[in-house]
Amino acid sequence: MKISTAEMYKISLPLRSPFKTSFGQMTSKDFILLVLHDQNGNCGYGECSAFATPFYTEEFRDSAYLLLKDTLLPALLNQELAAPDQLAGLFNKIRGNHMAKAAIDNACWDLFAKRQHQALAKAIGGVKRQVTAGVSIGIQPSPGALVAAVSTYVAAGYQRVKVKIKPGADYAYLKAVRDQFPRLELMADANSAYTLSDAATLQRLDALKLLMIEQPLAADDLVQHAKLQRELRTPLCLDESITGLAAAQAMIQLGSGRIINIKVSRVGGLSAAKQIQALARANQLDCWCGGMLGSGVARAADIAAASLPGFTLPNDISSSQRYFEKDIITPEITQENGKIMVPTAAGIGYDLNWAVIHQYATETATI
Ligand code: OSB
Ligand code: MG
Repeated sequence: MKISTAEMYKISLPLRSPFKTSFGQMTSKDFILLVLHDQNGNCGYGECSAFATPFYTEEFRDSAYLLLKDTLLPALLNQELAAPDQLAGLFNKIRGNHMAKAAIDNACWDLFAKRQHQALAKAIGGVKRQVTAGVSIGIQPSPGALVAAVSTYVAAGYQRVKVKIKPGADYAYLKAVRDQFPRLELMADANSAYTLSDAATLQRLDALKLLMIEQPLAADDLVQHAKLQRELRTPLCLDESITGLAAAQAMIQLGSGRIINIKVSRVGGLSAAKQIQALARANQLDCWCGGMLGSGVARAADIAAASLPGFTLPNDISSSQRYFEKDIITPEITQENGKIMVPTAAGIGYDLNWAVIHQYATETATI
């Protein structure tokens, strides 16, 4: 297949409520929608999920926009691609910038699947009819407010809840949730807010029977994570640390944790996500699919990824309504009893909702 033109849309979708992590608060999801066209009138959709500022990874939305417009998309146009796996070769002189590359990788997979009249999940090797949803809850003003938030999502059907933590908003918050919901699949995500000197605080969490603690230490601290894992019963899960296959290999060798959060965008797209889950599976590590408060286009790729056999734990994939009043896809993503059906229609299995895109687009480019 050959890509003949590309369109990009910078979009700012307001969040229904602010989302607070250990590094700050977000009130809208700013992202790039990428539409790729082939010469036969097919199009593929991808999202670049990089945040507005580089707090989570080095990339940010506008750095990705420039790189896509001036470098990555011009290198892609009119090249013959047998399959999306070949994109890595095309971009091997551009280091990092995984979220920009993921937009292209995912859009190529969508297009590739549509050309074969196949669902995206099937095209990448997915095997599940439904994937397990999960909700991620930002830091709340008090343990009581957190329990109230968790109750709303449990009532909506979610069976796995992730809670953002930081020093001072950890044990008491999680204990309040555990007391109220003794059997809930509960986990915590620290987004690197701790250091090894906090090991005693994190050891207290062992009593709360968490599914895992996600990314307690810095992104480049694989050795320290291995030390911490030896001091904890609760499995550690790495998110920010896993930039690609090599980092996953290092984590496995060092014992830096037992679970990988594979974020499709962080690792460079579905092609890389597929490789990492295969490596994890061969080494008996559990994986699940994380999110970037993405729009439906990102979540559709996440659902396809989560249908792969190596994704063994509940995901941060929620309904469109969890974050947005209106999503940019139709139909919107819904969960029932904590499950999301994997679409069977060709490609990502959702159409774009152009009215919403035009309402929230702030800049567009055609390449
Ligand atoms: O670490 O997974 C993270 C949101 C912002 C920054 C980092 C993270 C998150 C989430 C959101 O947890 C998960 C989702 O998209 O539902
Ligand atoms: Mg995380």
